[in-house]
Amino acid sequence: MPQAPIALIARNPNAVLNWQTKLSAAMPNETIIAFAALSQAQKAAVEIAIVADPDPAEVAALPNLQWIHSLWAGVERLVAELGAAAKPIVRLVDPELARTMAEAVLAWTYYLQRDMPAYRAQQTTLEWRQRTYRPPSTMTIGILGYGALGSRAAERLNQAGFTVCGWSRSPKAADAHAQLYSGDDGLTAMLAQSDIVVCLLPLTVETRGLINSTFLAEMKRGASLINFGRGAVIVPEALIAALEAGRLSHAVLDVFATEPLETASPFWTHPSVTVLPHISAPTNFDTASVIVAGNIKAYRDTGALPKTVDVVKGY
Ligand code: NDP
Ligand code: OXD
Repeated sequence: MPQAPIALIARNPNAVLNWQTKLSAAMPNETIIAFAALSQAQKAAVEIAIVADPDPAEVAALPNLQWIHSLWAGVERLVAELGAAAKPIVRLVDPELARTMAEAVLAWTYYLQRDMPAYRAQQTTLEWRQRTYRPPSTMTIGILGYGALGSRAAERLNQAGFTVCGWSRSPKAADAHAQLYSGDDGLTAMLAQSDIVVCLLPLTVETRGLINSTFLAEMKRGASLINFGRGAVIVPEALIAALEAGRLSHAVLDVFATEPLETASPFWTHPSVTVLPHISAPTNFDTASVIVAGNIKAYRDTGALPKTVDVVKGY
């Protein structure tokens, strides 16, 4: 009997076209069909859906679905929209994504370490002033979230000479690159020593609003924040207040609760905020397609799925 087709579901039509080409090349033995092109009989047969920000109604229209492969690393929207009864979700874990994110973390850490926002501001007022150079060895970078992305970023930062700390949900032993913390006390200890805090947390019930006024008050005076995780981890008013009060020097924000960032957001014009349009780690369609193909082949061969998302924890 021929194998059931795999459904490809994405809200963005360009994403559907690009992914269909790359995924089909990586899986020549599979038939990958965009949701809109599936017949009723094909919808009834589909066992696997590959999704990128899908319309949940389209996922729900596949009665024989066994599991979902997300092309995104962050799955908070999928988990929220599909609910506790969702079929198993496998998210994208791609070493190339981790490499790209680690590169971004290092790049924006250098941006802050070398005082680039301050020099940019000086240029606008024609001010010739040399600031004190801070060698990486004198700076501690605290990473919130020590998973696939956070641990790779720690390695890259540590190789560049920075002292690195990481914070995760479950306790972990220190590795070669970072001192590791967990729990509320661990967070307090990490914030007290970090010159730059980098957020690589998933958005969950626990992490939503984590970076609030209490959190910001625990950061070192004059420290900076980089958020490459998800926007809703930050309480915007609390961050603006900490920047205005001079408690925090600068924030580099790549992700926002609403994207694109609303034109009315004070982040756009704040002199101590750098706004990026969710570009810290663009997905590589080629490497991601190979990862997805490998996971689907393993499932076809053995029936086994890679680690799936824990919908209760939310990541
Ligand atoms: P992982 O699931 O591999 O890692 C998540 C880390 O966060 C783990 O260390 C986990 O702890 C920790 N964590 C989760 N909840 C808590 C909590 N309540 N308290 C403390 N630590 C917590 O995810 P990835 O590293 O692959 O990705 C992280 C996030 O990055 C994604 O969810 C996504 O939102 C974002 N992302 C952003 C991109 C961008 O372009 N800006 C691109 C790709 C991803 P533990 O180890 O104990 O489980
Ligand atoms: C992702 C992202 O989660 O691009 O993959 O943010």
